[in-house]
Amino acid sequence: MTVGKPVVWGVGTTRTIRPHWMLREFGVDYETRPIQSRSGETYTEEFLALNPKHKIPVLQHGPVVLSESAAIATYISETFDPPAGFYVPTDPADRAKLNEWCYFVIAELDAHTLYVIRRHDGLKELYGEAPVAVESAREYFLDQLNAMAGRIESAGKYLFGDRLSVADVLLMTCLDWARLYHIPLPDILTAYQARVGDRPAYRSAFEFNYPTLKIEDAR
Ligand SMILES: N[C@@H](CCC(=O)N[C@@H](CS)C(=O)NCC(=O)O)C(=O)O
Repeated sequence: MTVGKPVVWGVGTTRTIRPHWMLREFGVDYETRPIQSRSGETYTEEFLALNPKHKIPVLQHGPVVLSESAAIATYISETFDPPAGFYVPTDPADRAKLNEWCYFVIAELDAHTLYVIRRHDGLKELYGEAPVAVESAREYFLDQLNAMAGRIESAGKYLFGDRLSVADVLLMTCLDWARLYHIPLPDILTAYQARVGDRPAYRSAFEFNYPTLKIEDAR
């Protein structure tokens, strides 16, 4: 069966940059449908047929239709030939360690903290104002980052040494998100963010995903 180019739906957010960055790291030619959140574009009949949760990003690749940015990033890493500098473990124990980082970033940094700040501060007119929850989320975000800072420092250039992984893509996008909210990062994470931020695929994805932002805005 001929599977055409992958198609990525969505731009403009910390979740949507993940597939754009991954496909650029892997050198995969792909198409885009640059729809945006809260624009009405996630509620069209065509898009709801792909993702009834009306959320971006979505990846289409032949018969595969995926939502959830972490699942999409993992799918890309396991479907296309990894470039030399990308870590894709096959041993179950190694995969489990990678997953441990991915789930940590998605649960503790993205969903439990940054998204709480987004909903109840940035989007308070939609989801309600909750200053106590926002402050507590900021503190918990930094608590969890500080707890992992030593591990990040000892890992080397990236979370798994010299090679980038899906976990780095997820972590980096959360660090950018935090900086866009003016949350100061521990020095170790600032240095990590600068290292990862030098990658050409990241820079190209950032420019595509956030046409009105500069990388310095997330520093
Ligand atoms: N857990 C999902 C979250 C997706 C999500 O919340 N997307 C937001 C933009 S970052 C969205 O599409 N919002 C549009 C809407 O709520 O209609 C992921 O990581 O992909």
